[in-house]
Amino acid sequence: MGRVVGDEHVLVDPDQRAGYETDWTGRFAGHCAAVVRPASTDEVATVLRLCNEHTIAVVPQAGNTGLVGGGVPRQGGGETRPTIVLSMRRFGTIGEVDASAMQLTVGAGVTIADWRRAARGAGLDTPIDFAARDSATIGGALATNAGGSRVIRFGTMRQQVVGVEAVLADGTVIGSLVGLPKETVGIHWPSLLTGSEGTLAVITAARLRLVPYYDHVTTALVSLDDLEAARALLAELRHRLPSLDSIEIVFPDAMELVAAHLDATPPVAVPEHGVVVLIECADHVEPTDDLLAVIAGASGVRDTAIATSGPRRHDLVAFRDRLTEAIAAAATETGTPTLKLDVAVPVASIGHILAVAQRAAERQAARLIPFGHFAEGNLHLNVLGASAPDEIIEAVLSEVAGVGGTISAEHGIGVAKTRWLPLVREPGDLAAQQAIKRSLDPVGILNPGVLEPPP
Ligand code: 2HG
Ligand code: ZN
Repeated sequence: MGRVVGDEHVLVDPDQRAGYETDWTGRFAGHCAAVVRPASTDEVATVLRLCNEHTIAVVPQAGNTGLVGGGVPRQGGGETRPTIVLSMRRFGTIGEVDASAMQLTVGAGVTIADWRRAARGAGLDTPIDFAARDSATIGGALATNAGGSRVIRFGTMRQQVVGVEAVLADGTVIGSLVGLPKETVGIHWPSLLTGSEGTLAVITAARLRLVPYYDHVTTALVSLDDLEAARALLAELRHRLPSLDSIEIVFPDAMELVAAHLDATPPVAVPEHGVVVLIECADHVEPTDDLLAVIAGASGVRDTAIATSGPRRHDLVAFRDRLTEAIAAAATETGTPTLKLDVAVPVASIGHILAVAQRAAERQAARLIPFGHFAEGNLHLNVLGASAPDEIIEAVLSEVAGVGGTISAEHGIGVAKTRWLPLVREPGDLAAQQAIKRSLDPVGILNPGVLEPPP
């Protein structure tokens, strides 16, 4: 490997490998023989070819911000082959913004924040944003079909990717970075590879859609009596405000935790059984009056805090953006890794799922910290101090499937949720997926165990 990528980019020393072998929550960890850090597509192709010939398992990784164990080596699971972590962090190239096409080509190791900086440098913006923006990378965001807060307006990563370059297990380079918006020539690699969690190919670069930059952004934190009132407000906002950019939901226990972490008083009073939504509207003209009019006409609104610029807006957003960090700090105190569940259900079923999760957590005297992306019914159910995580997962996911929801909305299946795949996929779906996997990666070197249905 050293001859391919340079000896300094093959990390075998345990101290150097350590940061690549454990996920940042501390819930998933395993051992690898080496971390290999290629810098070009040719190098990835040669490394994969060698791994394929010598039956070495490959775990692609870049930002290592994953939450389902898909980006770190596996522990146990019958894997006896040596494993390497293929770190894509050196794929940091950012191309020229094509202003007329509103597209930009970026390397797989470019962070979401740097993608956004490049877009904004050209007077445009990125359609995707989420709290881990400073570490999470394009490769990982594509692998998991990440979404975040702007999905209500622009969709998930899958809707942004107009071209990919990727390397198959045998070293074949596939794809195109031209970015033709209209093309019908068989299989569309971006569609196939987005969400495949590094099991079909290693993405090296992507051509991504950009969106207009709106210089008027209004942020409102609104507390409401209950979920029904929040749902009615969501409908009004969608119908009346084309500038609606995001609507996030924070439940009282999450609000309390983040406020304590920020050492701040919540800017709105939070009713005990109520909810808080964080609404952002963004436009070329000031959207504040329109937003305020919708809020004023809504029923069940308890309290509103609004900001249009600078630090005040930043302070409001912090109550949503810094939740994951607040949970991580609380987990460090308890000494138990957080159980993180990412599900999506029809918005009308949110209350039911929440109650199920609450009961499952209470049975273990654990603490549920729920929040999420409201419009997509995407709930992040974080459980602190769970003594039997699988029981909570089982209780919540089976109910989620029962209401027609999905067991992963944006974090992926990884190794964490493979057991529950049959809840949301028929045997025929899973067999077809495995057939595609086998045809592209017959030796099975790419991210083994991830997305793999139970036997
Ligand atoms: C977010 O929405 C991320 O902030 C992380 O998806 C969610 O920490 C989590 O559970
Ligand atoms: Zn999220």
